[in-house]
Amino acid sequence: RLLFTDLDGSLLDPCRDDWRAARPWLARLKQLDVPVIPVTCRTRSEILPLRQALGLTHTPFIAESGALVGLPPAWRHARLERPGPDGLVVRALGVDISFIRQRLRVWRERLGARFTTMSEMPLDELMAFTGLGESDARLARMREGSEPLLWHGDDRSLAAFREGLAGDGLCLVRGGRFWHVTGTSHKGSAVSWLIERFAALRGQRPLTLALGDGPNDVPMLEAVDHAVVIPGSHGLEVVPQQQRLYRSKANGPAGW
Ligand code: 2M8
Ligand code: MG
Ligand code: MG
Repeated sequence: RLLFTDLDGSLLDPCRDDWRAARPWLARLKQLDVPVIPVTCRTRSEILPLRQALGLTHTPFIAESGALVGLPPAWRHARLERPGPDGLVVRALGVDISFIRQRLRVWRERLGARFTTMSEMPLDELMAFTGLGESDARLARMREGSEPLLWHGDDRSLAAFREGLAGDGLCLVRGGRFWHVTGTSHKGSAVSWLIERFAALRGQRPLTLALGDGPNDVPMLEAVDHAVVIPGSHGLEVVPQQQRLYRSKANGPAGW
């Protein structure tokens, strides 16, 4: 059995790294030996300290909306994958950040697209906008395979921008406060990749469940056997094509 979960607004409170209400379930899942796998738009640098704090150092993680997957030793392909000094293998499933940034420059110039990327925001502005402290804001900016941005244009120019990106093989997905530009790897395809990896290693398909609160969680909620939608504070609709769907009543970690 595998459990996949979004972080912000799902396992974590939408405004801070607080998961107190989910602690009893985390303990129970640990006892049952069910891996809890974070699936988030956060960066690898943001997740590493957080998974320590959550006690999830033996489970994989999916970062930057599906662009990266982190594999602890038991999930590694022993012959093909070399771990880093921390014992982790981190694989890129998407495209490199330099390609995304290069194409963003092209669309800004060609379409006059009006946006500010997270990496262009001065650190103090990013801190004020997100409520992150200085060191966390720095970790959030260490992107490897996705670029969050704030859109300043109208819906029509957004559609043209999306079309331009699609021609490059890039996607625009809605996060909480930011739009995220990614490769075609998303939370759903990365989850499917991990399910395949598990099946290959164990010779058996796992029973899977995922929890999420946002539109960018939909592909993940559709890639598993059972899905839980947690009501979001963003007011956006989350409607996965999923027969085994449960909608929790409470927000964030209490709904988790
Ligand atoms: C971004 O993600 C959030 C959650 O979906 C958002 O779009 O509002 C990411 O860049 C993440 O890395 C960062 O920690 C967060 C900060 O609010 O923003
Ligand atoms: Mg969320
Ligand atoms: Mg998220």
